[in-house]
Amino acid sequence: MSDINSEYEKLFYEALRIRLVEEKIIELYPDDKIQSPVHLSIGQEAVAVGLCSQLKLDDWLFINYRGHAFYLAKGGPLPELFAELYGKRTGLSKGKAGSMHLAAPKHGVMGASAVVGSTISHAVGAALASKIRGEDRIFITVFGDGATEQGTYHESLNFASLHNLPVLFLCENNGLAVHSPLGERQAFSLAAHAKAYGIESVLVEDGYDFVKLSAICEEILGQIKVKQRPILLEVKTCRYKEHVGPGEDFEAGYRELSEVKAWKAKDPLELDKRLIAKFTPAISREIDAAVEFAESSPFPTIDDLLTDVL
Ligand SMILES: Cc1ncc(C[n+]2csc(CCOP(=O)(O)OP(=O)(O)O)c2C)c(N)n1
Ligand SMILES: [Mg+2]
Repeated sequence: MSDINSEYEKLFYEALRIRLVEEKIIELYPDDKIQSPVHLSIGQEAVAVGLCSQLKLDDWLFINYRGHAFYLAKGGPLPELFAELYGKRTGLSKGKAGSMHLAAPKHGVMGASAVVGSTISHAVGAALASKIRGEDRIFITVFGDGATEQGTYHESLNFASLHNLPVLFLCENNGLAVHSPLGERQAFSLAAHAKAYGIESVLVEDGYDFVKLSAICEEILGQIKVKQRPILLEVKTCRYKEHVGPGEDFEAGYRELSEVKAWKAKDPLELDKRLIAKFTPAISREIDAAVEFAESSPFPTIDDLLTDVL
């Protein structure tokens, strides 16, 4: 990292890096070399950056299929990410997992899944095991607003509360599950509802503000550690792209372009042209090297087919 002069610049750099990685994925996608569907986080980067700026290497993060931002913010290596997207042998999971199933245990990224809500209970189970072993670790499960309509979400909140587990339930509320707006799906308020399980909750409306999110996460993670109790953090955010894939789909009619424009008008990654110009060259060099690594890596062979799958 070059010439970073403040905490704001550090967080900005991390967020811009994630956005430029995903913009590179958009650029490459038509070539069909990326062997995986992609759910992009563009617009939502600040949530991952704010959280991960306060995590330690051995805090464990459980994410979902929209996971590039959290993987990168937690320190997951970039070349292995591109190689995984390309289906190459040098990928994180030797090309077998793809974008939706990122895992980098050495960096505390414990796994992702395409099954909505499924990694919420993984985090809770891991937290119980860790508590029994007497370890000092915090567990974070990241999920979308749609996942809160799954039974496993409710069971997990109940279990974590009952057993006093150090879990941060982090909901990235982009107001959408595929093409269904939140207002057509939920009669409850997430933050209020968590309290029914005895779980304290915090709501952040401005999910583009990585500085604010970093400060709030510092406070919340500190409380989880001291109290050994779960907390729910709901962050309102905005997905700029289509649900899955590299494009936009405003013509589908499930939301207005004006909503996204209003969000962009507050997004530092859209506004701060000075820092974009300052940091883009170094980040682009890093990204180009990672793509080159993926391009030049071998594909798995037939002998690799049944390894690491049991
Ligand atoms: C158990 C299950 N049900 C349905 C789906 C299909 N599906 C994939 S993503 C998605 C929407 C989830 O929305 P949300 O949790 O808000 O996450 P977002 O995509 O908005 O980040 C659905 C319904 C699935 N993958 N798994
Ligand atoms: Mg959603």
